[in-house]
Amino acid sequence: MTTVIKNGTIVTADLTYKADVKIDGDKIVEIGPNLSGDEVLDASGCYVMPGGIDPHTHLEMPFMGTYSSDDFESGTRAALSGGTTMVVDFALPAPGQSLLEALTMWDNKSTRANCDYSFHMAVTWWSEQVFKEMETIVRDKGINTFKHFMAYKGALMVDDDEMFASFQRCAELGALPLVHAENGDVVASMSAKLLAEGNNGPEAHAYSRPAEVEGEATNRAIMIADMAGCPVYIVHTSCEQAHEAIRRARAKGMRVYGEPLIQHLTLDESEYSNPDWDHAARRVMSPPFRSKQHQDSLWAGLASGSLQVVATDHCAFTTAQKRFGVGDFTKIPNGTGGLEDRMPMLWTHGVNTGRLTMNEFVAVTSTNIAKILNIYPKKGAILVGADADIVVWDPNRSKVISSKNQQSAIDYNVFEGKEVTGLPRYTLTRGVVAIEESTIKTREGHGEFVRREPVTAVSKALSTWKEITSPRKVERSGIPATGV
Ligand code: DUC
Ligand code: ZN
Ligand code: ZN
Ligand code: ZN
Repeated sequence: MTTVIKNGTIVTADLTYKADVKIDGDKIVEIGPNLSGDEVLDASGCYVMPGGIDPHTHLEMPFMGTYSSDDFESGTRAALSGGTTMVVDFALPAPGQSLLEALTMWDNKSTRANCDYSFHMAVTWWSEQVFKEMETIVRDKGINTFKHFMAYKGALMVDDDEMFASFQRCAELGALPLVHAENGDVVASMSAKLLAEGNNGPEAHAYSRPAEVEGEATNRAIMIADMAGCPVYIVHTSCEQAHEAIRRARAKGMRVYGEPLIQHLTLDESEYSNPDWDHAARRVMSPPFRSKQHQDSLWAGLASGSLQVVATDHCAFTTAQKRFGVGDFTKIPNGTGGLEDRMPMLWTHGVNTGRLTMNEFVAVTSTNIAKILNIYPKKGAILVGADADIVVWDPNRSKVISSKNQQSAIDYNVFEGKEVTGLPRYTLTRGVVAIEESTIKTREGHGEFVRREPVTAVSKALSTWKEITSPRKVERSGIPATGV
């Protein structure tokens, strides 16, 4: 069966032009004028773009005493509804747990996915077993990224020696390390102090994780990556201090990537001074929302290319789950939703305001991450031979975001009441129409795992660091004379 998307304007990361797109099965087979096929999708007045890729989700994740509430079914249905056709979730071994065992758990959950997906593997502890399993994960399991938490002390956090060892292993295997960059020791000590002083509300979560803890950890992760000779990808870059560290490293020739979230780009710290406990707690995530100045820095980074990817860190908890933290902000499950809203919110606040061009929009929502993860042009492209993961984007369709008609399983939306202009007319996942305007036609289990092969890319351009493998011993003749 062939499908033709007719009368639209194709927008990719580098081109805008009028052409039809023909799909046979799950692939794009022809691009050109006046194509015909068994089924026609009308794209008049629309842009035909690569489906979005959200490289940062936590679906059905055990975390802070509970599970995130969107699973692979509701999460990927939400994704498709908003024009995203692939997600990359995190397989998270408990410290001490085998990486392969954790991966099996994630494999089992993901069978319900409505769109294609992949996994990042987290390194939450270090041992010879982890060292060995990393090779199996890369070579046999098709995973080329390892996530490291510099925060969540006593739980997921790894120390610098562990991170250095893991980064060196990544360099050997052609894998890319990912880092949650917040100084977990400082966060833990500030949290304890705030609680002792009676600051137990959700606003104290933000006080415990200022931009400095993120800037420090981002710098540290980059320097450790430089010594290990590997690239590094900083997840949820939320502040100028972190962005500045990334810019500086890139200017030196290092392969360092930064990923702002749609939430940090569009919601600010004033959300935490809302007197409604639930309102503030629903927005508790790490890192927390920042000031307008930080937001401006992130937008500038996307425009100039010093930040490359917009993600969500979709990790949705219901109001009832958030209330585990009444009386103690450190027990509020960290995380916010955004999968369904990332593309419409970024179009509305980026393209419609002139902060991003349409081509930049495609780059930061799809193509750049496809290249970073080594799945381009299977994903992230409108090209013959690419997967038919396509969004037919209607720039004039509007809606007001509301939890009442969202796909996510939770009972609120952090963007509640915000109007967006720019929404999918159709979303196709490997050739199958999953969304037609507001009609949901997703197929549970349609999604397939996307293998990602290793990439050998060093990151040392102007680095001055060189390991001294056999340090020279200085012969000392005696105790030096003291005094003058
Ligand atoms: N931050 C969150 O807010 N939730 C999930 C994990 C994370 O790092
Ligand atoms: Zn420590
Ligand atoms: Zn994180
Ligand atoms: Zn995350």
